[in-house]
Amino acid sequence: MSGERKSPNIIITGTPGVGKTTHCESLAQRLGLRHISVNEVVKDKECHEGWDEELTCWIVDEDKLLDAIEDDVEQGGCILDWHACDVFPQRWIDLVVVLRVDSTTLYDRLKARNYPEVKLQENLDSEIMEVLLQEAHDSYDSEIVIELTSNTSDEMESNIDRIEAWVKQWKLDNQE
Ligand code: DAT
Repeated sequence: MSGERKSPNIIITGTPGVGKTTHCESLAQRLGLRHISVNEVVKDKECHEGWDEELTCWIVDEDKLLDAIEDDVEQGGCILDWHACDVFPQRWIDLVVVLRVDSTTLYDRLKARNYPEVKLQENLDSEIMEVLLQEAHDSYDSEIVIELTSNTSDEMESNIDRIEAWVKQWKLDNQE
């Protein structure tokens, strides 16, 4: 259900540290898509009810968040970058990419970010238990959910090539 969009909307999701930002920036540059970093929107547009000290994250006001990005998303050509994907209405989304990474690699990346041990372990558990992959399958049609690995730069390059090819095909399929 792409409606009037001339360019698709894509979610790039996964556990923190899998490579969402890096993929989105590269895709935005290569394909001229708009990178919407949901964390930044939540912070900049105050789509939250304060900071959760225990979980060290914003308590997101989902209605405010959806209002804040609705105009952009309805135009199409957006890449939504977030560690959750179940809040976006199905009709907005054409492809959901779940990035995956080996636990040792994820450990090193989060360690390099100085994640506190508890948060690091929670994220490792979440990756091992495929929480985001499950969330994507629970929230969207399985046909539009793809899982890609992001351990190395070569893998990232091939992911970008694959998504680029998918976007080109989507545009051909959705021409008027
Ligand atoms: P996220 O936005 O999912 O939290 P990120 O894009 O900030 O992740 O990446 C975290 C770190 O890992 C960053 O230093 C870049 C590196 N990285 C990400 N994907 C990679 C890949 N496929 N190969 C090598 N390094 C990668």
